[in-house]
Amino acid sequence: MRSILRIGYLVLGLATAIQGSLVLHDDSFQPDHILRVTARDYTQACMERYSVLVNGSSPGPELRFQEGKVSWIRVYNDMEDSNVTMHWHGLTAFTAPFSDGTPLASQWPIPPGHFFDYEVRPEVGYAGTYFYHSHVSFHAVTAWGALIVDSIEPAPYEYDEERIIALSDFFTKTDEEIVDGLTSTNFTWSGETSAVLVNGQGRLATNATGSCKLAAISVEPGKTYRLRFIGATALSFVSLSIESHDVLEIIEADGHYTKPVKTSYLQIASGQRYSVLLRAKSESELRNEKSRQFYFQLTTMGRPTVLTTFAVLEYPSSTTTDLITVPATPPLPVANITYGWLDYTVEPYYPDYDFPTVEEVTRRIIINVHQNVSERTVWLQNGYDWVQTFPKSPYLVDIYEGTLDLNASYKRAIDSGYGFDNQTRLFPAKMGEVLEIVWQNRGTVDNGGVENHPFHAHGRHFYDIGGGDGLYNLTENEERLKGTHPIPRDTSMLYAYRKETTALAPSGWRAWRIRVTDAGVWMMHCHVLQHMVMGMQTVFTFGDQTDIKAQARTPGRGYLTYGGSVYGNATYSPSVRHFF
Ligand SMILES: *[C@@H]1O[C@H](CO)[C@@H](O)[C@H](O)[C@H]1NC(C)=O
Ligand SMILES: *[C@@H]1O[C@H](CO)[C@@H](O)[C@H](O)[C@H]1NC(C)=O
Ligand SMILES: *[C@@H]1O[C@H](CO)[C@@H](O)[C@H](O)[C@H]1NC(C)=O
Ligand SMILES: *[C@@H]1O[C@H](CO)[C@@H](O)[C@H](O)[C@H]1NC(C)=O
Ligand SMILES: *[C@@H]1O[C@H](CO)[C@@H](O)[C@H](O)[C@H]1NC(C)=O
Ligand SMILES: *[C@@H]1O[C@H](CO)[C@@H](O)[C@H](O)[C@H]1NC(C)=O
Ligand SMILES: *[C@@H]1O[C@H](CO)[C@@H](O)[C@H](O)[C@H]1NC(C)=O
Ligand SMILES: *[C@@H]1O[C@H](CO)[C@@H](O)[C@H](O)[C@H]1NC(C)=O
Ligand SMILES: *[C@@H]1O[C@H](CO)[C@@H](O)[C@H](O)[C@H]1NC(C)=O
Ligand SMILES: *[C@@H]1O[C@H](CO)[C@@H](O)[C@H](O)[C@H]1NC(C)=O
Ligand SMILES: [Cu+2]
Repeated sequence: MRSILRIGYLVLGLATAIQGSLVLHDDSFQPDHILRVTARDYTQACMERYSVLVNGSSPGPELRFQEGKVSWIRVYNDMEDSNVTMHWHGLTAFTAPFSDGTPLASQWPIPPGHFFDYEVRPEVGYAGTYFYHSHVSFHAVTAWGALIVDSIEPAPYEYDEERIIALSDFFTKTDEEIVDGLTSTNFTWSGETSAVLVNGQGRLATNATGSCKLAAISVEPGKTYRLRFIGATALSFVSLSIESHDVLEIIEADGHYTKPVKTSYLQIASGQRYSVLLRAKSESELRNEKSRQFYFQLTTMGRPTVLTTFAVLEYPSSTTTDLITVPATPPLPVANITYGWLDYTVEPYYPDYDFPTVEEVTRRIIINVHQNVSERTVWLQNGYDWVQTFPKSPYLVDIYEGTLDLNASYKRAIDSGYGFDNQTRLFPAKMGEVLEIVWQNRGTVDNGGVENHPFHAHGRHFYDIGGGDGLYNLTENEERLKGTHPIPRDTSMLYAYRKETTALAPSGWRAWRIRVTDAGVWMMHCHVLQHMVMGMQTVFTFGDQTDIKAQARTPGRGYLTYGGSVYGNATYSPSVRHFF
């Protein structure tokens, strides 16, 4: 008995030692994926712009991870004058400490000329559609790529092939001009999007000069396709439909299979993903059509101007597909916003279900969001903004250094009545709590304006319990939730319901429930890049110092300083902790 115990201790001790030691990432270390970030003039939709690129293009290369398996991704910052990070959008609960890619929240950014090795292990059950993007400045407008987590089990839906359809925005101003304008005391708007692109491609008008083309999505007659839609837009909330193909069947939202929902259109906000099944027309059906190419029609919603752009669904044809002609008049009706689209109706595919009931909720956090103009024009959460320059060092670093007292922060947050600590600008939560988080839209202080905000959560996905106009009313929403099965997701829309109300008047809410199970520093923010730059971001801590540090008692000093020894460069191989 005693010897077995001793062997047990020995094995345990050895395991701790191995886990705790640093591994030299020299030439013998092979990352699973390599991404190189640069900045240069780059042309899209026949327009040129100085842009941040991943592996020389926008979008960057598509990545594939496998559920249950560790992926190491080496990200090089080949820029001379900007930091970078890479964020694994939707997968953050499965990232190693310091690997979530949030600058000044979970890590120091990667300095110019350096690289960082990210470690991600998607949990089994999270196969689905994701994307990656830089979380610094306005980079994510171009510095992003599709990220698919492959399943080890067959998908619950059958399809022949899949296609990725990722949406992004084109702005004529550079990242620097946009950020300078938005943060200036002389506030200057970025301007509206100049083009909504599909897989980085687009064309605004037939007369555009240059070789730019509409994106072509090729399909073969009779086959069933899984179309994976990715909302990688900076700003645009897009309605999308396909000419002569009005039955789309939604099967996935934000990495989770859903029960099938038939629809003729999708609404995709920045940060959201959907998979739909599309049954391609048969040869005989095609014979009744005037053409073997059909337009995807994309319309922006909720902005002062409506932009309609196109891509092409292309069947094999003896003539070449025309990717230059843009329809003079849109073939489909120009879409309007559907408030509450999919809310209370879409259900999770798998019944293994951990939805927290209202009785289980231990704390309700109401986050009032509004815009105010003082010295600068800012978006505020309960009166406070959060920008990358607010903390002096990343929260996670401070937790390991012992300089951030989360117990004290938690006490201040509870005392405030809002769950918010205005000294650290944190929403701290303790393990085991069950939070209900309500985003409450309110009119701007100067003119009562309201906007749509797609709110995104890092960490484990929340259960979306819906949204509505006016002020959140718990009793009424509980009534609406009866008999429904809310889905887990990571980005959902706080609608505005109108363009204008009166200053600070409630105008729409969105509510989430989440069990505090995953210790860490998790940002929750609007995914519109302009709004983020203007302060529309919050940081939650889940767990106290002990819970968070339990994942990596002594991670190595190299994580704790900007450009520390876990950040490699051309002449230096870093020593890196293997957390998983
Ligand atoms: C990115 O580019 C680097 C070299 O420039 C290459 O080694 C790597 O394989 C590329 N990554 C992907 C995912 O294609
Ligand atoms: C890069 O990040 C460091 C640490 O946060 C910061 O001090 C520095 O100003 C940043 N550099 C640029 C160019 O933004
Ligand atoms: C404010 O910015 C606008 C646009 O960049 C510029 O035209 C204007 O001159 C600026 N005004 C001041 C007072 O700096
Ligand atoms: C294309 O035509 C439209 C409408 O005639 C015009 O407004 C636009 O300036 C033209 N664009 C180019 C690039 O020539
Ligand atoms: C959108 O709203 C406008 C104005 O109310 C209306 O004319 C149009 O038909 C609507 N479009 C659709 C697709 O419902
Ligand atoms: C708006 O900003 C002004 C000027 O800084 C300030 O006095 C006021 O309290 C702010 N109001 C709100 C509701 O944020
Ligand atoms: C925080 O409070 C918990 C009890 O709520 C305690 O166990 C823990 O030691 C405290 N941590 C620190 C760093 O004070
Ligand atoms: C935090 O809020 C309290 C109570 O409203 C206020 O007295 C204090 O000045 C605020 N502190 C900061 C740093 O904003
Ligand atoms: C919430 O709705 C219920 C039922 O409609 C109503 O009785 C109650 O007054 C509302 N609560 C608030 C705070 O408005
Ligand atoms: C590379 O990293 C090493 C170790 O951090 C550092 O001493 C050296 O100055 C770095 N080289 C460059 C060019 O930054
Ligand atoms: Cu927003």
